[in-house]
Amino acid sequence: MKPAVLVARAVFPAVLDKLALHFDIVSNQDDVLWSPAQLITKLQDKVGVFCTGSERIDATLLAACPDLKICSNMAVGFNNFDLPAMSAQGVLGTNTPDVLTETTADFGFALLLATARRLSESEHFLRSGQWNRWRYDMFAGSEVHGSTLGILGMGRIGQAIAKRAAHGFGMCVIYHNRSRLDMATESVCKATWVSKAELLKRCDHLMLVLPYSAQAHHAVGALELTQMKPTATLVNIARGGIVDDAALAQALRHGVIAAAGLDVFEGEPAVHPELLSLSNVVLTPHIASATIKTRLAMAHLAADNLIAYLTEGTALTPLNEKLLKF
Ligand code: 8YV
Repeated sequence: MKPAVLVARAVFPAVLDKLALHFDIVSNQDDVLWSPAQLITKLQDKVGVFCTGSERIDATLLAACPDLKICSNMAVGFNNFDLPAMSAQGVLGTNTPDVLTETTADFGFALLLATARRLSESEHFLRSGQWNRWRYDMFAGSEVHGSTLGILGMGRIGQAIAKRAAHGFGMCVIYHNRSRLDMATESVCKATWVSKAELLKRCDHLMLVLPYSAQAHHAVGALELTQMKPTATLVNIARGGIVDDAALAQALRHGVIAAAGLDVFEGEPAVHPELLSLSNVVLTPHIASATIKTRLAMAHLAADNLIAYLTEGTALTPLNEKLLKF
């Protein structure tokens, strides 16, 4: 008998076929949004799950699913995992690093350009038939090339953004991270470490690329926003909850900062209603890694982690291998 695996969300058919060669699959190709209780019911007799950042793997679920051996996330972020609880129960968590770095960095840059150059707002103006003449200050935004980019969080994606900014757009790149990069990496990225206070004060554009953790909750809130330039833009491609969305909406409404580009939201897919009503914000539905090539690579890596672990006991990109207590 093949091991039983749950594929919790819709996925590329080719990836499902690959999983079916090794496992008895229960899949969710209709992409029904299961409640936590329904997810538990589906998972109870399974040894593995293919999941995304939307499925919460917590202590309650783990206690109800004693056969579970691996949770394979089709995402690099894994704040949906209670990793200590998983380790304590001997459940491996895996994620999909590297394969999405460049694509996500591209999107960060796209959102920065769209926000600074008022792309959404001006397109809406044109589509709604309001364009009847040229004007000297029509949708005049802020400069991207040659300006100062602040990056909060300087892992793989932050570094990929820094390279685009410094080498492609001649930007001055400053960053803040708990641990400073080694000198060689700083030099390749042409990036300078500064304190968080200095980052907020100096940057023309602030890009958030840090992973979500309890410490990172509301890393940018009302206080931080007042420390930024009134002409500054903020881009969040990291995780909802890193920005205090209610405080951001207030700041955007009152000109504390100029504009924001947001791909992630607190409590998504819900979006703070105040943000929806503002014109100086570009909003996208968590699509930073969304190219077919990258999503395929992510799905294959997530599948390969399941196959490798359940057939050979090793995984390609494990998160808590060393912490597992059997
Ligand atoms: C995923 C992401 O598409 O990888 C991540 O951490 O945020 C996105 O690339 C999303 O989380 C769905 O799993």
